[in-house]
Amino acid sequence: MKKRWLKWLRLTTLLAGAALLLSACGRADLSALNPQGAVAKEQLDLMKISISIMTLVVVVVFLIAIYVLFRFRRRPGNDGIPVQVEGNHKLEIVWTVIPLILLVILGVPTVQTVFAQAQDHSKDENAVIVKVTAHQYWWEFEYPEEGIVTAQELVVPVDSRIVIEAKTADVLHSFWIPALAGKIDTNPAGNVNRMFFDTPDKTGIFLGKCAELCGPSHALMDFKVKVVDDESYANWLAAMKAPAVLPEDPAIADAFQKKCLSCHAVGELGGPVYPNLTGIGDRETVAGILVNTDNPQYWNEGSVYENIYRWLEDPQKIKPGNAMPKVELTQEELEGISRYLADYKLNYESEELKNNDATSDKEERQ
Ligand code: HEC
Ligand SMILES: [Cu+2]
Repeated sequence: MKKRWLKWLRLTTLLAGAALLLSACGRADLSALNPQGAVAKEQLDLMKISISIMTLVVVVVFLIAIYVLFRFRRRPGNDGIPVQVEGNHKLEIVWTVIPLILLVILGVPTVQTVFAQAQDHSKDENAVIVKVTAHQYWWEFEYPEEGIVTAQELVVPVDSRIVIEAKTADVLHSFWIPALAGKIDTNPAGNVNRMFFDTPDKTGIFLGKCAELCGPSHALMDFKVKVVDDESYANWLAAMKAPAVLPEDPAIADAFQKKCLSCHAVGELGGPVYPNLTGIGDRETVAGILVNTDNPQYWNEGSVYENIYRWLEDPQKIKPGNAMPKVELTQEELEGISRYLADYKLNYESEELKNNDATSDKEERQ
């Protein structure tokens, strides 16, 4: 008696644990099961159709199997061989036609959606074209129509069509924003792969991921898609095009130009090969994964300053195998450059966006 009680308790605990674990799967900023844009919604609909059909088939087959097991099992006075119906025309037709119907129900919307989502929308009026280049282990976003290059944070306007042209600078990666759309491989063969997605009509921040194992820091290759209102987007474009700002202290400015701008760019200065640092003080993260708590939405990492400082102290410790070496800096340079970059803000957010951020933060914390 006691044992059975224990068994139930164990089962309930297990199920409760699983429910708790799965409850984290619905995050609006990261879940394909909680789509926030038209493309992701269509993709979820396809998943629903195929899962429903599969479930139907499994349930029906198992019910028949269980019925047969009991109905025709060997019992006293019954030798266990039921009536044989091999070659029964009616049955053969039934179990050929049912799968055909199921395949049509599954196939027609799948082919329709897949082809519709593969359309080239780069000529659409108002489409925002973004050239994405994947690098071990960061993302480069170029806006060819605007002449802007940025990194790690894809800033896009609300209620718009975004056309992605994706390629890689090194190995195979895959561009994926679970809540908005996905995903598309970036191929070392050199071809450009296209996809598009529609941003929701409200502002928000969505988490993007590399979805193809690409090296030791693959799991740290995150980016953000920041959907902002039209006013903020216009401000951002203008601020990105403004002349670069260098550190005020000449010694720090000199160190920054010599030791950092050989790789990085700010504004019109420096090289375009490694992450563009213009406005890094505004971003949600440093290096895609160190979350900036200056933005009140998050509370488990450090301020922008702390995160840049940590990154510069030893980039390899944070993202093993990434292409930024540990740069020799004096303590003054380390602090001065961290302070300068943390304060490098573009201040593009409209009042409305700031207020929205503040309310969604509250909801998230509750
Ligand atoms: C040899 C080239 C190189 C040099 C020199 C270099 N970096 Fe980097 N840096 C990189 C690369 C590559 C990354 C991307 C690493 C990743 O995320 O995989 C990066 C990333 C960063 C990031 C995070 C960027 C982001 O978008 O969040 C910061 C901040 C940064 N570097 C600052 C500096 C500073 C400051 C210096 C000078 C002291 C410097 N770097 C020198 C190559 C370099
Ligand atoms: Cu990758």
